[in-house]
Amino acid sequence: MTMLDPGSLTLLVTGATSGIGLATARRFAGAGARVVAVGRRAERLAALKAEFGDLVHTLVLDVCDEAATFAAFSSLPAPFDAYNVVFANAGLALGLEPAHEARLADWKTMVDTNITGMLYTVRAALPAMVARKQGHLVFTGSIAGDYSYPGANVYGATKAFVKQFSLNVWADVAGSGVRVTNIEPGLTETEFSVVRFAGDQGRADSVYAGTEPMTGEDIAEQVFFACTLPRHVNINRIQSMASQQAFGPLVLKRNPV
Ligand code: NDP
Ligand code: 8X3
Repeated sequence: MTMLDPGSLTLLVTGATSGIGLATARRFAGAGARVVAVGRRAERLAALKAEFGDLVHTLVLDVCDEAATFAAFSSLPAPFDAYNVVFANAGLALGLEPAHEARLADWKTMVDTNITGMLYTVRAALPAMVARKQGHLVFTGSIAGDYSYPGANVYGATKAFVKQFSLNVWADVAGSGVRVTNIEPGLTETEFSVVRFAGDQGRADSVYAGTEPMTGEDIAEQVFFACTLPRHVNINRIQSMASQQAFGPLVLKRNPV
């Protein structure tokens, strides 16, 4: 089996300013791939560009902005316009309140980003890969798309959408030369919990306290593996957890005695 030469890959990754997306951008560029790095924080993108120079092209972009996303992806300069890996990774969780107490604005932001923004990315970037008969579409799903936990209500539902959308797109493009993979991590220490808890670093730290969570680099390695496998192999889903994490028991709430 011969793995693909990373130098033949051009990765377009959303959410490249932090966590899983940043680690994936670094993993690919570090192996000689070109990278189109997308995110809203310009200074973070500039730092990535400074690290890898001509291998990196940056796009300061809010993936929820439909017009800006389509305009940016259709006007990439050569050779970045020949991207052949698209990692729709940008996303977030907001809050951990039960459904009857959660903020509606948070629900809307999660749906706008994890679903609608992700769809803009795919619809703007996929046709060119299908036309070139070569590419790989990778999503960041989550274990929260399969397993429920208190407070995951809308976040988990958006990731269930990502999972099923990924499988459905694969059904559409199988045989076209484009591959599709859903990456489904569990506990991974990034800025995810700081964002979820509105900047409360102490509460975010408590999520990982006493555990050895996965890192952005651990997830980036999974993306890199799936994308460098020979083109006749499609990894449909990769689900991973920290070694100290597993499924909870079913909940049974008894009547008071
Ligand atoms: P981070 O908060 O570290 O990174 C999130 C990234 O998404 C940032 O680069 C951020 O960039 C970007 N982003 C968020 N909203 C937008 C937007 N509207 N437009 C453009 N970019 C945006 O968290 P993670 O790396 O952990 O999260 C990456 C993905 O992984 C998410 O989809 C998350 O749901 C998923 N995930 C995370 C897990 C975890 O435990 N950490 C486990 C399973 C899945 P910027 O703010 O600069 O725009
Ligand atoms: C992030 C993993 O378990 O915090 O998607 O929802 S979890």
